[in-house]
Amino acid sequence: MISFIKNLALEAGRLCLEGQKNLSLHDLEFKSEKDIVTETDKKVEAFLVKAILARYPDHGVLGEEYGAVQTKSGLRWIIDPIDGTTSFVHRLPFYSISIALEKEGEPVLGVVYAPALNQLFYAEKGKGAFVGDTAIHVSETRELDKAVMATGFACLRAGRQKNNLPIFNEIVPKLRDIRRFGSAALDLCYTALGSLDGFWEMNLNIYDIAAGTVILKEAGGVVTDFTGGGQFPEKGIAAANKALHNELVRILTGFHVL
Ligand code: 2AM
Ligand code: CA
Ligand code: CA
Ligand code: CA
Repeated sequence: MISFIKNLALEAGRLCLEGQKNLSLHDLEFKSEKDIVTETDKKVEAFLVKAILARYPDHGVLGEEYGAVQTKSGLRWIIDPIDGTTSFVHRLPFYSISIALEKEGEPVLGVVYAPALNQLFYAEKGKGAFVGDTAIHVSETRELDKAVMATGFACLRAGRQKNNLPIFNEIVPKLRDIRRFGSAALDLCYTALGSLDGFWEMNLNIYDIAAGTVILKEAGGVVTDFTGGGQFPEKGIAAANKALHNELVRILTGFHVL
């Protein structure tokens, strides 16, 4: 199953690189004022859903662009065809295809592919996490002032009152440095790889984080909501190795986002 999904992600990556060739910054579709969607987002999702349902007809699907197909088996695929559409249209390499399998509500398999970087991350529950053929593990950094983390601002584009800027102001001065890649799926994978020491963001959706969550947990990381609990991490996600996750939650728990 995982090799089937890895191959689909690679094929979807080719569709992204092809789609980018004909993309104009002046001819974009918007779901809301700052929320871009391209023909390629839709084409990739349609391709993935068709291929997955042809092979697993009793499985369900949840995708960002076309919504839900109910499951008949308790198994559901959670798909973000392009996570980081803004990076994709601006020709920055940090966007990804994110595919997860959820079993009775819990993500158990994740594949994240960054076509512009040719990085393929994947994990299955209980079997470890990998980039290409190489096993990956979270960093061993324990102190915030030695940590490089990522965050994002989905909250601002969604026009929400509660936003990440006060949190950013609180955390960033404590860190070695901060990055903003624009793909939550990749932020989780780079934390799994140990390149980033942690990641937080708010106002995401389940399809942004499902695959990355499996990969990060299998790499030894911890993923929760801002209070350290697990119910709605997409509303406010705290992700890091165990030691830094404790530090992050200590700060984030004071910011009420649910
Ligand atoms: P997307 O590119 O698939 O839309 C980066 O901050 C993260 O926020 C990405 O996972 C991005 O996913 C998501 N995002 C972008 N615009 C958003 C919006 N208007 N509301 C919620 N999430 C958004
Ligand atoms: Ca989007
Ligand atoms: Ca997304
Ligand atoms: Ca998307």
